[in-house]
Amino acid sequence: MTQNTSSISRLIRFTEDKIVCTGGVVFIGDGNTGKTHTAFSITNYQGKAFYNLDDDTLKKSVNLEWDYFIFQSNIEEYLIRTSSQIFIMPGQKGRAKPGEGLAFEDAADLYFHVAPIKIVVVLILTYDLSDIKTFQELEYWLDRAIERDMIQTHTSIIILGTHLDESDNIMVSDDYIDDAKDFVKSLIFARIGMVLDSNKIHSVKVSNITGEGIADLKDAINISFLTAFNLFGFVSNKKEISF
Ligand SMILES: Nc1nc2c(ncn2[C@@H]2O[C@H](COP(=O)(O)OP(=O)(O)OP(=O)(O)O)[C@@H](O)[C@H]2O)c(=O)[nH]1
Ligand SMILES: [Mg+2]
Repeated sequence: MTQNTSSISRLIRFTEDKIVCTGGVVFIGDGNTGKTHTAFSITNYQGKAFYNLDDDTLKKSVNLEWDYFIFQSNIEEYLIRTSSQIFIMPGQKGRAKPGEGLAFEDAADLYFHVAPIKIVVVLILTYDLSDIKTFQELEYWLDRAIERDMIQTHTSIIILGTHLDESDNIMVSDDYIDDAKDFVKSLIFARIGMVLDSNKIHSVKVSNITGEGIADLKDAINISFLTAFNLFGFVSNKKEISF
């Protein structure tokens, strides 16, 4: 079921001195591509140290996890506050065995039941720049997102490459990324007949080790909020926006 325009109006409040808007931000993509660590990076989450799978002394619950964070951001000069409800879907395809956590389809079954906000403002298709297979698999993940109604009238898409620090091993070129943007648009049109405007698709590259690109990702999320809530008119009346 696609969300309609009226439901998004519940997610924005105009107070005397500021605008507050909230919405869902969903990370999707292969396991081990850095979805959880990117959420740590943008939220400055301090609770869990950066974990490294090469370190035998530290094991994580191999893909079968479903993370939730809240990221609040102020677009200071316009007195807009965005509150992202971040969901990180497990990167394991299909379903998990009973008692073994959640794979993607299990978490997707739960998503619309437990998410406090049903509107997906941003869908973040995540891949690892140093692993071409994770990039090719974005078609699979986009299909799953479409199947699960995660692409709605107000949704923007960010194609997110992680591991930017691995400069000697980067396998995904900017040309591929440009082609991917066109591909995403045509797949969405072919599947659900929706035309995704060019201002609703972004590509960002980050390193969760050096922090490079994290500010760009935050900007892309903010732009997606401004687009979803149609706040550009408001913003440009005040001052030229510099994103
Ligand atoms: N070099 C490098 N390593 C990263 C980066 N981001 C994440 N990692 C590492 O990649 C591995 C996977 O990161 P996660 O954030 O757990 O990946 P995920 O996509 O959430 O994985 P699942 O929960 O299994 O779907 C971890 O060992 C991280 O330390 C990055 O930008 N650069
Ligand atoms: Mg994860």
